Amino acid sequence: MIKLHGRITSANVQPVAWCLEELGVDYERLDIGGPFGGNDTPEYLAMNPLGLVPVLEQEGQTLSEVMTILRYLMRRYGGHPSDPMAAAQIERWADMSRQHIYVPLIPTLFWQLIRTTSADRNLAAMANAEAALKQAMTIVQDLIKGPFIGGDKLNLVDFQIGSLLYRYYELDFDRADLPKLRAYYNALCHRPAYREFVMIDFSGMKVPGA
Ligand SMILES: N[C@@H](CCC(=O)N[C@@H](CS)C(=O)NCC(=O)O)C(=O)O
Repeated sequence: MIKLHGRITSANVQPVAWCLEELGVDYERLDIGGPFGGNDTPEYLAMNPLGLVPVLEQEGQTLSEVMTILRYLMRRYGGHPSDPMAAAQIERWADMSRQHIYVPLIPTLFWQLIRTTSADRNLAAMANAEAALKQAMTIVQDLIKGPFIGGDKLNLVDFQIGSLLYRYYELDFDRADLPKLRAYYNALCHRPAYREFVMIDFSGMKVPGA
């Protein structure tokens, strides 16, 4: 059985857990990282020398890096296209989201708003992140071709970008007005697996004074 190592409060573990649930793949998740620790042991570092979550373990092999894990799961269980160009057309946007959505949203806005006191915030970095997200999310809205970004079926891009939308909409910052993106997110919020594995309240992660 697959073992997914990583606390569910991690923005990098959530897309993997959501993907496994939607694909109906049997797995067990272990709370590793953050307050649980366990990611600095020799055994864990042998699986991921960076000591980060998530790690996926299956059949004696281990994988790290959320995009690598999602690609693997979608190829093996999710009907990811075997045609290289068709696959690349999907992967292109999932890869884009790591630099142009994840970076401004999680290590910038999430950390500034939740893990930094209001007195210590880097307002210039936050303004740059807001501008970057306005541009990237406008592009994402144009990608939405049906109930999901990929059309009728969840694909790699949905798991990567869709999972970030909870924090995107729940954090308090200036967003572009994108009704189609909002409707897509509202529909995700009705999916039981999205509710359970992505919509994890992060208010408890706030530092005093944030
Ligand atoms: N590039 C890595 C980033 C993973 C990452 O930054 N994980 C964070 C949590 S979101 C982590 O492990 N932090 C240490 C911890 O949780 O203890 C990936 O794509 O999986």
